[in-house]
Amino acid sequence: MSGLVPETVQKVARAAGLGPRESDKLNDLARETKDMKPEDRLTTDYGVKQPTHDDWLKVASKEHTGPLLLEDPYGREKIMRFDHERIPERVVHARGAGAFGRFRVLESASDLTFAPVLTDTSRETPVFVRFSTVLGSRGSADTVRDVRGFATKFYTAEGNWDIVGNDIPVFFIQDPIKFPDVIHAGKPEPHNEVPQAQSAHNNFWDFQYNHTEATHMFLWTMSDRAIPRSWRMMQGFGVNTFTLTNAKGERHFVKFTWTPELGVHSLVWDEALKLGGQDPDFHRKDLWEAIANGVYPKWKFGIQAIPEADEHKFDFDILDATKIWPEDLVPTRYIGEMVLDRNPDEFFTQVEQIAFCTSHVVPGIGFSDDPLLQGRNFSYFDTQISRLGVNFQELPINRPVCPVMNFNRDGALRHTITRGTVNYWPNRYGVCPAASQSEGAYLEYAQKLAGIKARARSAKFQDHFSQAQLFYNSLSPVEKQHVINAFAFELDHCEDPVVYSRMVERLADIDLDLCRAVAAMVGGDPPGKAPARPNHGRRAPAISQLEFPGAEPTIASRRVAILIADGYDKVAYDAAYAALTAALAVPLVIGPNRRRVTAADGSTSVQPHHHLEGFRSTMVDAIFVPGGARSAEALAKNGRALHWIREAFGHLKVIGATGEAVDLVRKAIGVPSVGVSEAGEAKESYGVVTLKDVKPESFKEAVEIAKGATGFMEKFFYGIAGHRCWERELAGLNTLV
Ligand code: HDD
Repeated sequence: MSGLVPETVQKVARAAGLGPRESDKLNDLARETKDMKPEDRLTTDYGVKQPTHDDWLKVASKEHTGPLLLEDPYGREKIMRFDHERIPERVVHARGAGAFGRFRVLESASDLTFAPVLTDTSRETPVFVRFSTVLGSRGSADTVRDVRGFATKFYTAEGNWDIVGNDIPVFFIQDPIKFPDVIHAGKPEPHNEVPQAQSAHNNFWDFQYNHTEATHMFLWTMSDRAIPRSWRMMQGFGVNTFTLTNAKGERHFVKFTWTPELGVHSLVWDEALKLGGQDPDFHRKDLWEAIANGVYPKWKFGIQAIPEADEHKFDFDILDATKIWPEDLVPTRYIGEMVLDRNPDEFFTQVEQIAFCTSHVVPGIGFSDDPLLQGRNFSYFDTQISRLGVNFQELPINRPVCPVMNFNRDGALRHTITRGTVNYWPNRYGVCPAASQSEGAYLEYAQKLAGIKARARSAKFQDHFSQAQLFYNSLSPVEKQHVINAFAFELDHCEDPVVYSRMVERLADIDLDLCRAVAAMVGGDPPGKAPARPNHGRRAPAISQLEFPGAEPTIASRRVAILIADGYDKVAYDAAYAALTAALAVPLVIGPNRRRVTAADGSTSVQPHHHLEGFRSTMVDAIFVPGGARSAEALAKNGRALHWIREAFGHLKVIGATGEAVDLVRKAIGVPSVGVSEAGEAKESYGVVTLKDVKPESFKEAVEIAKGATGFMEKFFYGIAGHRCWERELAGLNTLV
């Protein structure tokens, strides 16, 4: 995959001393890892060298290629081994990818827990994180509208701890018994297995209407959170309520949150749709590319904590996974950080075989009576047995970095060889006694329980709408419009009028304006009078993703296309390329084709990374077009080049242009009010950054101008760091695509 990344960026990263660090887990995996070396020769799996890769043993002569001989053990092994190389894909979250990294606590949480992974600030805990979509099969596209999985395995010295979370803090159901229903409703329909990796179909929305506890969650999935720009730009939430116990034996209810340093950013829907076809691997490549370039994604780790005594002090049940704990009531305390700094060596043995279980917690961390969590604790272990076999925890990626010893034995593909004559307890030798508390045994919290046996939930679980309203009210106007557009798209794909008209009715339970706006697009009747559940009007912080712009403005890892044709302005090109590379962005040179492109003065030429037909504007964050009369003229005559610029404008991307390319950009965008001052001169507006008249004579001068006098590059970079130009959308100028 290194071909994805301009080498120069990797060089800058290496020069800055960026590189993956060793960890206990990487050292542990090294035991199982082998490289293919030039001196290696072909053998069978049982180690016997073979003379060919290519011919099955046959009864053959010069004239006749005879029948195959079944006796060929090598031929049989190769084919039969291949016939069996697939394992069942995950029943949900089948599509995903991940990376290795490390976690560190920056501020001890010893007031909450005695778990060293959350208290020992001198420790670095190795992690593996797998990101995923939920509904699609293993071969589906990355950019579909869906929840994203965000599962972290901490290889701690006390055993593995898994936080199996999502990029959305709530869930569709309160009781695990409904999991098969919500997933069946969302997956392809049973009669024709359509659609793939989409919630836009009758069954999904039929379920959402009928199962009102999903209301809060489906609003999140209609928001931009469900179409992230990058896994590196998503929050992660443990969703369920866990518990932490401190050394004094005090217990808190807690929720875990990851917040990305790069901010929380999304694609726009049209972009996501197109990327599904143009680059179905967009997110996995993005993660790979960033890590390969040394721009390691980083998240802050936060905890929301409620003392045990306060469990019932809220108007929602804190054990209900369809509810958030609003930040104004329970603020997140950020205590640690995680960095992903190493790509996997092999997908199957690391990403496909990693097995997460919510039940994997270490001393100091515990469960709550959150019913969904309790059901999950059963389901994950069970699914790993069916997917990977009973010895799944022996697989290199899953085995802990601390000692493992017990009397679990045998089963398919057991490979640990345990010496000794007994495999039970008690035994006459006293082998493998249980651990004491002082030796680090996991002790369940002595929780007092009382109740009657019943298929029931507490009264507060019955409120399905208050937090849906809270969520909608907390969005910015642009985000609200995106929710409306998302419903308009999804319900348009439901052919059954019962489904879309009932869903329109349901939206009135959240917000009447939302309901009316969607009804105007898809049909269905909004209620004429005030709805039964008027919107309470309350808002909460940290819901709108615009509240997470990123730790500091950066263009590191952002892809910037540089469009050129023969006759381009070398000075402007060189200045932009150098500045982008120095800022650890990824400049991608796009030419009319992949042949070398010659500069205006004929002194030099560059090899484009891609060409206008092969690559698309959807795959970059911003576009820069350097001047040069012949280059601008050639691009102006190229329909695909015009489409690139126009589409990027429609997708709210920042566009920079210098010299003769300024007019080209104006022509491509075709909106007279944009990029032009009242006097008819080009100007920066709505994220179009231009520099027309200044003609630097040298590279040095160009850099000076770009940095200083005109601030061109600064403005261009600042725009890219802001992710998308929302003002353009508010002005209604994004409808060009
Ligand atoms: Fe789940 C996988 C997240 C509810 C049953 N789930 C899975 C993965 C993530 C989540 C990120 C993929 C892990 C990986 O990368 O391998 N699931 C969630 C969240 C939930 C949730 C945040 C709500 C709080 N899940 C949930 C319920 C059940 C399951 C209620 C069953 C009762 N989930 C599974 C599973 C999967 C799974 C069937 C499929 C593959 C796997 O476990 O390893 O057991």
